[in-house]
Order: sequence, then structure tokens, then C-alpha cells
Amino acid sequence: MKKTAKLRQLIQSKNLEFLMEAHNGLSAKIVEEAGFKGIWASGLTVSASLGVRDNNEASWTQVLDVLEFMSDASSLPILLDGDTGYGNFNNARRLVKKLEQRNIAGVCIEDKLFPKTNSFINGRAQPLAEIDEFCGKIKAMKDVQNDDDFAVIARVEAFIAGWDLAEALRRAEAYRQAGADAVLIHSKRADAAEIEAFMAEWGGRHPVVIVPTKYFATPTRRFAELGISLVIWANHNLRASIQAMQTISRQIFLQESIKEAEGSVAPLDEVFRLQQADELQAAEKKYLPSQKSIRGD
Ligand code: SPV
Ligand code: MG
Repeated sequence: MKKTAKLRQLIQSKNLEFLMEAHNGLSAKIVEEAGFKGIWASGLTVSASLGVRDNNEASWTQVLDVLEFMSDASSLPILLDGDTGYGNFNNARRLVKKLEQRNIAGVCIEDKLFPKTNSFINGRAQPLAEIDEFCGKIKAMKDVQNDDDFAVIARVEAFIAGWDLAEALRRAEAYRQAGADAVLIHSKRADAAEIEAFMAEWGGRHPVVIVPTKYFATPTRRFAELGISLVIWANHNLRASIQAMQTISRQIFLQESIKEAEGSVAPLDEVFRLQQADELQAAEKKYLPSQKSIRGD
């Protein structure tokens, strides 16, 4: 099945479905092996793994390069966190073209201004895009896609920017009418109160996606009861790897030895397995001339 069709199935499924964060080819493969059905290419974690901030410091073509490795490494559909679409409608529709060329299944864009700031950073109050302008962007993206199954998800940042439920609903409905395949309603509260209020009024009129990073204690079954379609676990692979790398780097620095570390890191064979080193060895047997014929005896 095409990756785009797989993502569409997840969005439209009657069951609660999940996307897991990945930020490079290796983590994409690990997400697939864990059993997930789809990948969230997080703006926060791709930028962090590149050593830059989640403020569009990595250019969109640099993000595309990372996505290409992720797409090659996994058969799972990838939903790109496309921030604001990296500009206006024209930049966003060009993004869609390039994503389709790289077999990326969909993109989520948020109604903020370029360059964006992460939703959880309490800097200056984050200004939102004009509704009409954002709707034009969604329409342009939907108009340019070649594959009908490619998904454009519209992320509502109204709660993040301090607006009320009425504004969140107004925006979500406008984005639905503009052609978005789902809406992502975001909240930075420690509980799911805003999500609950939104779902009560939304009335199941279109698929809803959430990112419960801050309201992590809410039981997952509650999301199913509310009628959420898709939950994104948005950053745990990056956060797990940061902790693991900090611990091992400190340990090796202090011990000036790797003897103690050996037992607490993945064996080298596991690295080779994840890289499918076996496949290359088999291919070499098939495609390279044998040593015998090279020696000519
Ligand atoms: C991301 O993973 O980059 C997101 C989700 O956009 S959040 O960090 O919650 O804004
Ligand atoms: Mg992001």
C-alpha cells in the first residue's frame, strides 16, 4: 500500500491511532520496529538533532534532506511537522511537491507566522496567521498535490496563543472548509481541559489530531472517548537519546575508559543489524566478481 494511503487510513480509522516521533533515518527505523504504524517528523526534534533551535533555523531543504533518509529507512508513512509551511502559500505548495517526490505521506502546518517559535516556549505572545491567509495556504497545498491521498493537516494554535474556545473553533472550522484533511488542536495546559472543551463543541465533524506532550498524565482511553483520531507522541525518542548520550559521555569522560560502558550500550552487531549490513554482504556475493576470477586462476 502507498504510504499516503496508509496515513489516510490512520487519520480516518474508527480506532484511536498513534504516530511516534523520529528525527533521522535510524530513529525512523526504530519506530517501525517497535510496532508503530506511522511517524511524526517533529520540527522540534529534527532541529534539535541538527543542533539548532525550533525557529526555522534549519532551512526547509535541510529538513527535506533529513526526511529523505527517514523515508528510505522506513516503510511507515511519515507526517512532516511543516511548521508554517516555510513562508506563504507559494512556499507551502512548493513544499508539498517536494514532499510527494520524496514519498512523504503528509504535512501538518500551523497557523503562526514564519519564522515560528515552539509552542511551549513562553517568549513574546505568539501572533497567529490571519484566518483567510492560512485558508489560502491550505487550498494552495491541496490544489497542488498529485496524489489524492496526500494529507494536509491544519494545526490550530489559538489556545497556545491565549485565545479562547470560540476562536479555536472558528479557526478549525475555517480550515476544515478550506480542505484540510484533519485539524490538530494544540494545548500547553497540564490537563486536557481545552481539548475536552473543543471536542465537546466540535461534534465529530472532521478528524482531530492531538499532541499530549504537556497533558501526558491524561489516560489514553480518555482520548478515545473524546473521539480523537490520532495521537502524536511528539518527542520521546529525542529526549530518550539525549539522556542516554549525556550519561554515557559523562561516564566515559570521567573513567577515561570504555570498559565499564560496554555493557550499557547497544552492541556493535545491533548497529550493523539496523543498517542491514547482511544485505550488502549478500549483494556483494551476487554482484562483485569472486576473488578467484579477480586473481584469474
Ligand atoms: C513538534 O514536535 O515539533 C511539534 C509539537 O510541533 S510541539 O513541540 O508540541 O509544538
Ligand atoms: Mg513543531
